[in-house]
Amino acid sequence: MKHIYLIVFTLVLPLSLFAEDGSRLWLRFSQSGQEKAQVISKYKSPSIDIARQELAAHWQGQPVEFQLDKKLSYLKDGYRIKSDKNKIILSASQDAGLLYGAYHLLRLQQTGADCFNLDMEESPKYDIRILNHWDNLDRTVERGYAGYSLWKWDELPNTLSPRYEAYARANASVGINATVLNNVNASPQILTDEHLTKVKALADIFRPYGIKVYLSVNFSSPKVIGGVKDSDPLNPDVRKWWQDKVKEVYTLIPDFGGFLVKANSEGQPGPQDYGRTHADGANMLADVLKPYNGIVMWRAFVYNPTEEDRAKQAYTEFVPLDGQFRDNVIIQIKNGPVDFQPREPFNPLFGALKHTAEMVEFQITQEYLGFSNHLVYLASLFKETLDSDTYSDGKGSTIARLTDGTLRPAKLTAISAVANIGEDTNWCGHHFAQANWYAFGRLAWNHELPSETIADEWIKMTFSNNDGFVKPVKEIMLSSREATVDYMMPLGLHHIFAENHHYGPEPWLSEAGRPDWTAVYYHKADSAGLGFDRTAAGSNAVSQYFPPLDKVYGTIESCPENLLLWFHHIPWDYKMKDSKTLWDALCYKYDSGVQQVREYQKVWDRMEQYTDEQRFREVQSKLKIQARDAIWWKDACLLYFQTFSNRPVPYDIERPVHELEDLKKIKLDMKHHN
Ligand code: GCW
Repeated sequence: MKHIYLIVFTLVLPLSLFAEDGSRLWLRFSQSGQEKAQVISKYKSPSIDIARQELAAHWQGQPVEFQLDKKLSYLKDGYRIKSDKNKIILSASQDAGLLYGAYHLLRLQQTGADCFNLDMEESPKYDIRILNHWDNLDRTVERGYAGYSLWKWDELPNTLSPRYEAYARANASVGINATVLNNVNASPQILTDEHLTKVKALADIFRPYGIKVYLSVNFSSPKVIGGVKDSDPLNPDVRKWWQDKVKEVYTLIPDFGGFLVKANSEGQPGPQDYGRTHADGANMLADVLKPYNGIVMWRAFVYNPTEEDRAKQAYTEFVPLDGQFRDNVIIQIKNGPVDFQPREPFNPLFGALKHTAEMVEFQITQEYLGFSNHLVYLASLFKETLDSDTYSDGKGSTIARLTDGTLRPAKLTAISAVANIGEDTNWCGHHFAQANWYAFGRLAWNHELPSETIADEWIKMTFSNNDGFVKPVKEIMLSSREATVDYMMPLGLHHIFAENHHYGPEPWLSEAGRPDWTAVYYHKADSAGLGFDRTAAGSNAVSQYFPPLDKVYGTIESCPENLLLWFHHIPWDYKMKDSKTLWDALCYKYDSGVQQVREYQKVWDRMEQYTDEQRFREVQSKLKIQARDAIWWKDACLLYFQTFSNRPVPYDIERPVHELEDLKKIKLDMKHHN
């Protein structure tokens, strides 16, 4: 018997050398039988050494020669790749550029691109391409669906998990060059001496990969851990405390990036606790960080339980402060005005701050998109925001061009996203959720890349180059965001999620900690119709958009139908563009979402021949959950809205399979750690 086992083992070894568990992400270079490439480099530095090792281990093409060339500084941390007779010259002005260039070559090889006639220059659109981890010090992750935090605070700084370096490498491979380690709902403890030595250990591992560390800070830190009387930004003792603290940080981490701050939002402390403004708070920290070239990313996600439409509050709060912020402050703005919904219009604050640097905050973790159970490819959502024209500086004032320094010369450009990374073996909980980490990095580098190109690269690198696989899977990815909008909240519906955990539907939610945490606040269903009136007759949120968008959104006929119920309260029998009634259109949308997920299942099952057993099965079973959830969403929303519309579900649509009363009883036991 023993012998038989041995033989079997030897035979399968070459194939199963690496478990196909997703742990290798998109960095799945061929492992054996390859010629070692020659790398010619007269330079030595931690980053350059990594670039050299990566190519020496995985590159199968012509010899590559590294050149550091100051003349290329216009490429920032970008690079030039040029074929030259029998070799390839990879040049950059910074060490990190050589590293990014090395990963570019490997990407070309993995995706089967021509690796001979190369001639290209690449430079990143944003200076700071940053992940925001909402990781707590107890290793829970707020809105994290891939297990506990990667950061093992209790073991640091002495024990260093190999995943820290693997994380840095994955980020570098897509050009991500910065990370905020901890939750914006920040524990003051992150700034204790004890924790800072742990942060330093991580920063030391990330540095050779070109990654700078930032921290979220709690505005009350001086009072809570510093023993200062209060945390008033105008109190000299408070400023002194921050000065000493920042000095300590930079002594440990000389290239520390700066602070991310959530202040006076959802119960977090902030300058307003002392009658000061967001500008007072941000500037105090900015002044303290300035001598070290540190920056402050100050979040615009602020809202209070007032009478004012929640969608208007960030704009109302920040526009009057425009021009008051220091030049090392950048306002971090969520893509939409409410909160990372499956679809929102863009946040009207973009472009409205004329004299203040602005950056986008996306959410990669799928708080409102089925957690790590649903396959939703987010490049489409990210691009929708980046390509939105705000008209702030005339036609063509897209959010991409406003934030990348093209339209307004900027000292500081940045783009951020809340990470979906955790301790799970496959990093993100769903194999396809890795694509969203990848896509964020690629778009932060170049927001002009089409979603399709990014999907194509990712599929080929992560799964297979076979056309029989690439094409159908790409179609799934590219349509998945819209399918999800269809089965969750089509036509501009938003925030009808179950309370707190935000997993399933709860459109009937009418009582919560505050009115703007209920679903009825957002959909306003009644016997007359459905939707939130944000026109001049309603909350007038449309007035926050630049012309002509205020009119476009504010007029039913010109409002894009995919945002109709965001801006208008529409009668149930209103005739849509295709002359269906609103009610029928709603029903068909939900149904189409369900049908699309069913189709994904069929397509995926046919992919078995192209992929490994483990990932095939895992994706297959996630798709089952997604299909069940889609039906749950459809039934819950249609049966509930039907109590207002009093109209039948069109007869050619699949019938509901649930009773509304049963769905109302569902209470998922999902803890939300705030
Ligand atoms: O999306 C909401 C989440 C909170 C989060 C908050 C924020 C970190 O439900 O969990 O807190 O936004 O972005 O600050």
